[in-house]
Amino acid sequence: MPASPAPSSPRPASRVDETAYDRRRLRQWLAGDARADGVSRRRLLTLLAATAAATALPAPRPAHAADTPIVKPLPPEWFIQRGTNAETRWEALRGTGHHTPNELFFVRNHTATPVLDAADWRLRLWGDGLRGKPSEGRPVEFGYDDLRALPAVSRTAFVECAGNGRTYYTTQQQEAVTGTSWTLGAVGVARWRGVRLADVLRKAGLSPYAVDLQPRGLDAEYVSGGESLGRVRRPLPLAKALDDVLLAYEMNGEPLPYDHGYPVRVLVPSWVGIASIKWVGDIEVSAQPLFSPWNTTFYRLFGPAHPAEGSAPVTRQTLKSVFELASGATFPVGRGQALHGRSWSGAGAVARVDVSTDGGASWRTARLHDRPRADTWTRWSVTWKPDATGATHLLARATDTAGRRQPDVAVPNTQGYLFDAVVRHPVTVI
Ligand SMILES: Nc1nc2c(c(=O)[nH]1)N[C@H]1C(S)=C(S)[C@@H](COP(=O)(O)O)O[C@H]1N2
Ligand SMILES: [Mo]
Repeated sequence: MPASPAPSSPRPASRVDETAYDRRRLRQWLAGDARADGVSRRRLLTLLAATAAATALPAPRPAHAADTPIVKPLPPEWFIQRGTNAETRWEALRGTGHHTPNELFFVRNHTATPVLDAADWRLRLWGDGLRGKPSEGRPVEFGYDDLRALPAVSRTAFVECAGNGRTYYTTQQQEAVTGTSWTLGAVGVARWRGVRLADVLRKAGLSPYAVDLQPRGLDAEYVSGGESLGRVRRPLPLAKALDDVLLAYEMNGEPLPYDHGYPVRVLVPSWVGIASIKWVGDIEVSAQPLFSPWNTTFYRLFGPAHPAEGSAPVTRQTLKSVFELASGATFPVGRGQALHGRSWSGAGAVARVDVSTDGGASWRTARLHDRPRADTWTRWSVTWKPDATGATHLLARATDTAGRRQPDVAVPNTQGYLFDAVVRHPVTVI
């Protein structure tokens, strides 16, 4: 019996209107009311004024920043190494269950995994968005045991790089894009356990004037185009922080692995992976809007289809579907078999998935194997008995509870973020 999609009530599109918020905080910056360490004045003026977009393109990413940027083993049958990063092979996820095993989870490192000790670790909250004299910016510290002593919550959520699927802008749409050439393996789902960021903020003494937070990682400074952009950090609007963000210390029932943020990472459900800062060491709590390279130069959409100064910072992930198959997998002719895959959306639960085994000529509705939920994927399958030999393409198209449906062509952007089109998966029948 096909599982009927029974999503819980669709979420409101967003509690945070990023576009309006962004416009407001850029104006505040112009008025001298916002902080933008590590972002040039020129860069912010570019964002403000709708001038030529092309001047703002980032330099290509540097090659290896360290010899061993990732701690865990990366067997080639599980991972494709891409510079300081490792992409999960989808065929390795066949039969692994709903949650991605920690050993198989993709790694996206700007530099290298720092091996930290929970006993020495401190989380420092500071800034004029905390109560106390604004000039003091009274810092508050929490140790690992302090966090462990707070009420724990668990939630299943994907972490997905904003650039997941980027390579299909080029291979399916002939668009030139910058950044790591991910196929579709820069995503994983885990059961995260930790504390609500909201609880920690309240304990630290949140001021009614706080508007932005900025978690920062303890990994090395990121150098791009010969210039240090500082440690990885990205402003997070307070409304999202209070909604559903965790400070996670466990992943699938184990302490966070070194590569995934040990001892503590931020986990921002449904948003692009960059929001989920690993190895978090401090969080600025600000009464003024904040900017970093990760919400100005990076993680905005640039290109002919977007505003000249770039879009608002990207937040929610888009919609995707993937087969648990190697590219170029082979199938014996005349034999029935099941094709398995997964679909997910940053805007709600998956409502339905349609599959084509003939390059898009005809479609069937897939059987769903999970009760569709927001923030995570839904596994599905169809049966297929190929009746002719030769090369063909398998396609899967998801629709979510917010009414989004994967298009045939994704709207391009220069950095190749948020690919959402149906991917043509090549296979051969023999
Ligand atoms: N401190 C820190 N946090 C980080 C990063 C990083 O390089 N340093 N990479 C970000 C990006 S771009 C992504 S996609 C996710 C990847 O999380 P994972 O490596 O646990 O899969 O972590 C985010 N958090
Ligand atoms: Mo990412």
